[in-house]
Amino acid sequence: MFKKILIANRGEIALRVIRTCREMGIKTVAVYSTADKDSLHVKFADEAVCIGKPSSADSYLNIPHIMAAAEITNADAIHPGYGFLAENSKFAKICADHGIKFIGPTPEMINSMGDKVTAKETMIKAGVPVVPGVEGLLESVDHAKKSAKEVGYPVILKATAGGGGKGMRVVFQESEIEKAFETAKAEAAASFKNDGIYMEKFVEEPRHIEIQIAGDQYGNVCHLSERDCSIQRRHQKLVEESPSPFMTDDLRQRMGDAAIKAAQAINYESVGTIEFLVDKHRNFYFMEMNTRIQVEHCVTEEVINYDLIKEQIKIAAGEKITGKNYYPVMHAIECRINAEDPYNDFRPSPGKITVLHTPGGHGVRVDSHVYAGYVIPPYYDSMIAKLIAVAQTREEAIDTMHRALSEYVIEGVKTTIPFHLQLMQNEDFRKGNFTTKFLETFKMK
Ligand code: MV4
Repeated sequence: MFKKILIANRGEIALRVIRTCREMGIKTVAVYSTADKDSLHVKFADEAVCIGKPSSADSYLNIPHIMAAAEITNADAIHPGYGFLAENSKFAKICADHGIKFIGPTPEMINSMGDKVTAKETMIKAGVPVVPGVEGLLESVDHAKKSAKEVGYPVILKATAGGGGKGMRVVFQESEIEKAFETAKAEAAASFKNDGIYMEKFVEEPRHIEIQIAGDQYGNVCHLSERDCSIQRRHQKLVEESPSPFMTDDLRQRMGDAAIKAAQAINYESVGTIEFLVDKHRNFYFMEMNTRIQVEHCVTEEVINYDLIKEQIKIAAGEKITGKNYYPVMHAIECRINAEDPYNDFRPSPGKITVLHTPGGHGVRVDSHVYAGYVIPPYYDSMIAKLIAVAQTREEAIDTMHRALSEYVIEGVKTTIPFHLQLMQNEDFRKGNFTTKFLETFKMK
């Protein structure tokens, strides 16, 4: 087992990893930017190294600074968390070249899923259902027009280097396709330095349901059931839950099998997630694979009673998994508490938390790095806590969540708590009647 892990991240996930390391008897190294010198991850780690100025490029994305911190502290592994360098294959390669274990998949596995056209081809070969479309990249506007005729409108154009909605355009008729192709290409070039665009049939009003998987270094793969992440706004998830209210035993079996096939196709090592679009007929299609631990991993932890970070570390250290799948025995819902104003188009609201009262009691988990007097810096993402409610049924989990949200007091900054309170009382949400379009029509009272 590792003796010392450096956590190349900040905020709640840095704290999350430190907590599991402490339980496992592993020493921890925090890295921090000058903006985070008073952060809890710095205080809770055994050692801490300042890696640069506030901007991410100068600190949490600065590979030489992070490698120097790992070398001077003698860390034998690096946990990248999510975001920042978590899916950076160059970073994973540099770790390997320095004899430091990157707690995650190999650079080759990251690359094979990072390029969406390659990932899709791999999934087709593996027998995983993908959205109907044309294979490969679109060569020209004419190629796009010809392809759309074959696929049938509406179609969606996506960036092969994309994910998270950048460089994506929905096209309903041929008159729109030239502009959509050109703007998607320009956006992809600007965002990813890769202007490759591909085409799929546009699936209308889908659900976003993802399967958590784990694979070890010996080819054993299992799934740990699903999370429903359909409650999103501009590709930012706000609420996740497990099990999905749309799930059936049969669909879980089929999606679980497909997710395992997907992971096995690249010999996947570590924990990871296969994202699917699910249409109203319960057809499901591979969308992308996330080769990292995700923000919403906690809902899975709660419904199967399993520490995913511990498993991720054990797999990285070369331990075997049993290969048996895990099924939800509880219902868990997570609300992302962001420093954003839900009454003002979710505008970021950084600043000092003057008053803080955190909810607790039966069925409540709070993963957060903030405290009274903490100043939320403007440089990073706006998530300040994850509130997770667990109960035996979905209805009870929603009621527990509503109760916990009502207890939460955060003063000094605006938060998404009022949004979540209203959502928990929404009739369609309570019925499980929602798709990825739900928040387009949701209005704050
Ligand atoms: C789609 C789609 C409909 N049809 N692909 C959004 C982010 C990127 N990962 C893929 N996305 C979508 N791909 C086809 N063929 C609809 C979306 C989509 C979406 C997906 C999941 C969650 C929220 C979403 C919001 C808008 C669009």
